[in-house]
Amino acid sequence: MQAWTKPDIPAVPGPARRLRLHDTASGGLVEVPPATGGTARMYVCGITPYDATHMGHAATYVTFDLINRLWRDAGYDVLYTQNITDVDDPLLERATATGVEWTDLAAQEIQLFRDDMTALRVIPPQHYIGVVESIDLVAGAVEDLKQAGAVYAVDGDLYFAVKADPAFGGVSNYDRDTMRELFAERGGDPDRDGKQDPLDSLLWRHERPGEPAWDSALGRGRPGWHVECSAIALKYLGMSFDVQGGGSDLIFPHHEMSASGAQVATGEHPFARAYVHQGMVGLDGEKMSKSKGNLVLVSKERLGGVDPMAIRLALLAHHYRTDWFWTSSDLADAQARLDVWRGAIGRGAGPDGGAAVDAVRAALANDLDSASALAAMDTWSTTEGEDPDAPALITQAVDALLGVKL
Ligand code: 5CA
Ligand code: ZN
Repeated sequence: MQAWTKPDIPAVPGPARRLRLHDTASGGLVEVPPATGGTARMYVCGITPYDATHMGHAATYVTFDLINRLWRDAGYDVLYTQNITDVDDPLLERATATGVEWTDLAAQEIQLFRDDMTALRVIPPQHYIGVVESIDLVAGAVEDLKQAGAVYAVDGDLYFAVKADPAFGGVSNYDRDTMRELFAERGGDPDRDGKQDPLDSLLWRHERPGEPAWDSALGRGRPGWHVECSAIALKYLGMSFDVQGGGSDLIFPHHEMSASGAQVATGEHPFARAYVHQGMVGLDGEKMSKSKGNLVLVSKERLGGVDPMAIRLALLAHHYRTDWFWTSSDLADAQARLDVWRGAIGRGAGPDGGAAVDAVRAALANDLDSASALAAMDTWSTTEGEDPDAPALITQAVDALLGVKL
């Protein structure tokens, strides 16, 4: 699939910092990539295109965009892959409920997402890959799992046997009761008769009347959810890439299962060096979700005249690992902050620009402490200074590192 328009990314003078990120699997901070130079590889789980981008999605993609920007600042080439779950139950259900073709619904929402990402100055992935264009690839991954003896059938549907992966459980570290509960909540079927283990996950769903299906060596059907991300990540990044990302709602089952699938298919470990998760953004006391419908939409705000840079700043004001609730003051505060920063770069001089840029870099390198990075910019913007080069340097750095065009 075509991704979206890449923003300009100015180079910023001065030394970059080494990035450390919280890894869900080990529970600690890890330095990724482990060595300087070369290519840094990242996979971020993309949208299921049945509704418009809300502030929770935007928070997730802006968080991983910071990682992309910090790696580039440190001189890495970044290889970034993102999928689109453009065939799955929620999309088909929404299409049926609203009387539109599922393919039209997906195409429309993917285009809206592209427009939102462009407006938010999110750097596009080099590989933006839909499931519908990857049916053979995903079927091939299921074949590899078969070869590894990790597949069985239940009434014609194919399942992944989680016992085939000795490392299963190592991404989430949840106990089995928690896994079972989350599996039922998030698209799994722990109680289906005929399964060997309640946690075994669907790899291939045989054709049902009225549902889309494709021919494959596995028979006519469509891919299950988790294996799509194993297959796409393996093809476009390879094993042991640096960061597997998404919201914390994906820790289990999705990231656990997609890691296990790839590990069993290749016989290698780990799928990713770090599993990085964005906290949930909510509204009115609940997780913002397309299925609940309690949404603040990026496109609606944009089209209502809100500056996308204010949206970006509103998201960056919260640490990515914290769950938080969106309120209208988030946007008002961000707009006020943007005005102060824009006013400050319009001055002929300011305080030491190099020191301010270093403070921003240091904050972001410390597990993406964006709130402290913004605070450093607030201080710079509200202090008098004599450095005539500072306004230009700050403008470049805020653009390159925070993705905010002043
Ligand atoms: N297509 C799958 C991933 S393969 C999916 O989860 N799609 S999604 O459209 O539901 O979500 C897209 C991304 O936004 C995922 O990374 C998800 O974890 C994240 N996300 C969803 N809701 C929120 C929320 N309320 N707050 C933060 N991130 C969220
Ligand atoms: Zn995914």
